Amino acid sequence: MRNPISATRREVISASLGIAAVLPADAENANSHRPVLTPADKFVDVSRGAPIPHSLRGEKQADAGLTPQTWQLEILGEGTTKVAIPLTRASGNALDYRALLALGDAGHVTFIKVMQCLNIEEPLGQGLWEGVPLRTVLGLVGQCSNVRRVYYSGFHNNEASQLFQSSLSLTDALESPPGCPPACLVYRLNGQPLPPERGGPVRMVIPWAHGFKSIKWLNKITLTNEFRANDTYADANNDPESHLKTAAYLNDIPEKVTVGSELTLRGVVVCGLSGLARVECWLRPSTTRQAPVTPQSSEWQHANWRTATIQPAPTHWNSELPPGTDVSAVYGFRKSKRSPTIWPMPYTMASWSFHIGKIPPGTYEIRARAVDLNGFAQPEPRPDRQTGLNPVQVARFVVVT
Ligand SMILES: Nc1nc2c(c(=O)[nH]1)N[C@H]1C(S)=C(S)[C@@H](COP(=O)(O)O)O[C@H]1N2
Ligand SMILES: [Mo]
Repeated sequence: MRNPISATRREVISASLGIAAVLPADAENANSHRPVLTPADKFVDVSRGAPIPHSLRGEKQADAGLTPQTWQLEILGEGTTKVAIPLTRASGNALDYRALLALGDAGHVTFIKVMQCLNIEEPLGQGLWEGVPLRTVLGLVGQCSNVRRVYYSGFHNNEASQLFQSSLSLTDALESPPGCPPACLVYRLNGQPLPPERGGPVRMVIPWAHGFKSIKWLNKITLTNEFRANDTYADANNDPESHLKTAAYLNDIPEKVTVGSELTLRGVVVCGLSGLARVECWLRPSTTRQAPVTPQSSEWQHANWRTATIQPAPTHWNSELPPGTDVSAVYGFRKSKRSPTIWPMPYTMASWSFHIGKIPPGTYEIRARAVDLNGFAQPEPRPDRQTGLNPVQVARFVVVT
C-alpha cells in the first residue's frame, strides 16, 4: 500500500499539522489557508527515554538540568584535542541558561524549519526556532587545536543505553551557505520558551538535517579530532550526513467518494537540499488485476503527471507568526518587503493542492511527487531509504454512485 504508516498515525500527523480532510472539497475553498507553523504541543512526539525526559517534574526535572534555573552545558575537548578554556560542571564554569540568553541578546538567529524524522515519511511539525549559532557558543572555549568534529548529546537519565548523540564536521559547525541558517542552540519555539516536550530548555537544531541531528535536552558538546560520525542514527544504519529531501506527502483521503463531488487532493511538500521546482500528481484508474507500477516502469515514466498548486507564501506574516515577531529579522526574509525571497524556503514545508474535479465512478490511484530544481523527480536523486524516506505516496479511492 501507500506507505508503512498506519492510518491512525497518519491521522494524528494530519491533525497535528492543522490539515483538514482532503476529499471531497465541495464545502472547502480550494485556496483555504493552512497555517505555516505547527503549535509546539501539536508536533508528533518521537521522544525516547524511560522516564521520558520531558515527563520529569519538580525536583527531578531540576536535578536533571531541565529547568532554565538548572540547565548547564559542558564544552570540552577529548583525546589529542586541546581547548583553551573547557567549560565544565566540575570547574563551575559550564554555560548556563542566563549566559546563553545573553549571547542571544547580542546576536540570535530566527528561522522557520520543518522537523522531520529520517525514518518517518510525514514531517513531524514546523516551527519558528530562535537560538544562538553554535559557532558563537564554540567561541567561548577560546583557541582550539586538533579538532575535526563536534560531538554533542542530551540528558539521558544517566543511562548509557538511553544516550542519544549526534555530530557535525567542524566545517558544518562553523559555516553555513547563503540561504541556510547555521547550526543553532535553540531556546525559543514559536515565540515562547522551548517547552520540555520539544527538548527544552535548550536543544540543538540543525536546519538542513533530519531530526536526529537536533538533539533535545542538550547538555554536552565534545570537540574531537575523530573524523567519523558518532551519531546514534549512524549506529542504526542510516546515512549520518543526510540532508532533508525534497518530497511531497499526501494527506489522508476517504476511501469512498460519491460521484459528482468536486475532488481536491491536498498535502505538504518539503523543500530539501536540491530545492523545489513543483509538485505533480498522477491520477490513474486502477483495477486489482493490474500489476503495480514502479518508478522504473514505462507507464510511470510516460504518465500524465500534472502540476499541483503550492499554497503561496502568506501575505500577512504578522498574523502567521507569533505576536511580537520581528518579521524582517526572520531568516530568508527580504528586509524591504518582509517576505521570503524563496518559497517554500529551504528546509521548510508548504501545503499544496491538486484539483481533480468530478470524475466517473470507478477505482482510482492518485500519486504525488516533488520535482527538484535539478529536474529530478521523487524518489530521485536519492532513492535509498538510508538517506531518508521519500517513496512516492499513493492513495486509492473509489468513486461510487
Ligand atoms: N535527546 C534526544 N534528542 C533527540 C531524540 C532523542 O531520542 N533524544 N530523537 C531525535 C529524533 S530521531 C528526532 S526525529 C527528533 C524529533 O524532534 P521533535 O520531538 O521535536 O519532533 O528529535 C531528535 N532529538
Ligand atoms: Mo528521528
